[in-house]
Amino acid sequence: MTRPADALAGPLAGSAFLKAVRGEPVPHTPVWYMRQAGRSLPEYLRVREGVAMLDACADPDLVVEITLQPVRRYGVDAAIFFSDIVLPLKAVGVDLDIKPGVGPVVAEPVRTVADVERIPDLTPEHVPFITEAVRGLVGELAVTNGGTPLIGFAGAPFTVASYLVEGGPSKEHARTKAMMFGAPDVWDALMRKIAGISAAFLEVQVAAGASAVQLFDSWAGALTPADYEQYVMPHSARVLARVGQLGVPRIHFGVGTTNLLPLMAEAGADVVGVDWRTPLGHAIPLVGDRAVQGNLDPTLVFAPADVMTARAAEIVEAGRAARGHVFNLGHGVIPSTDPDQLKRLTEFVQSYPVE
Ligand code: 1CP
Repeated sequence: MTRPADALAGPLAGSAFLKAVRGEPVPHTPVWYMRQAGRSLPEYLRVREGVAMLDACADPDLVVEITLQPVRRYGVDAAIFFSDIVLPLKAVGVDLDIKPGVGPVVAEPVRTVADVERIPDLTPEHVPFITEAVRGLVGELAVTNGGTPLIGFAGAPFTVASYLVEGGPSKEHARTKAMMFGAPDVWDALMRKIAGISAAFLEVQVAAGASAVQLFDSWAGALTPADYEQYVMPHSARVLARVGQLGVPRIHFGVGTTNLLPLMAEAGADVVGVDWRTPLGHAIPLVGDRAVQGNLDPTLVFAPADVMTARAAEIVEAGRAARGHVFNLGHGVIPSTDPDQLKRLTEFVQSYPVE
């Protein structure tokens, strides 16, 4: 089994991705894409035919295949584990489903401390299929494109809480924030519960060989800095601190977080993910001596190739001011994206001069 510390010192140590996150000189700017696996790929649609999302996530052979698909097609510098932020909740017994075209739907939304207490903590025994999938992947990735690191991930407490409290996807997160402002005891219990589950889910992936982790706080941008700092940051910080003890680099990402970047960095990130609304040159001084990840507007892949690559060049140039830079989109790949455009983008970024 590959241990995390070995992953940093071992055969993947020379990978552009791991060098960039550690702030070391890179052979080229590394690139991967959030949601690089998924509906934009015809080979994904083929293997997912007739298989429900959560069933796919629980099938190690399918997880290995789907995770590898974009690595083979694009030659990206990192793989992102194919799973979902609500998978660990499902694994401990929360009644939820991922509905096609909708997203996660929770049968009995959380309202009270008793509701929180009914959710078990996650142990590795809840997710043997995750351990199996990560081990299988790490073996395959070691010999893919000269060695490709695997990024494990989990949802951050606020973003996961939003699904548990709203019962499904939400724009305003109104019930979630009402609990946060109006029922601090329930909120605190819920955030502690999710922080424990997310940390344990990351620990399982790292123990099985993941080289880095990303904590997705996709909806944190709904909060003011003061509310983020008081109600959310301590819980995300606990997740990141637990993973920090394992010695793997931690990426912390959210959407619409221009005002939160210093706090998201301080929460315990080695790399701060930046969405496309914040120019990278603006973000870099806000995150301290840390690497950044991002941040091409995901709609730019629908523009002519020369327009897309000109914007990508600006981002690579801006990234030079950071301790390290991992190129990515500013949020996930849009399902109607043309994979050929992402291939062009990948080749462009990887061949762009680093100095
Ligand atoms: O059947 C399908 O194909 C369903 C679509 C889908 C996929 C491909 C969902 C439902 N989840 C996933 C995989 C997934 N989810 C990955 C791995 C693939 C990769 O990145 O290549 C990851 C990292 C996630 C994480 C995730 N799930 C986040 C955080 C990232 C982000 O995009 O901000 C969130 C918010 C979710 C919830 C979720 N799951 C699925 C959907 C459609 C949603 C979003 C719903 C909403 O808008 O609230």
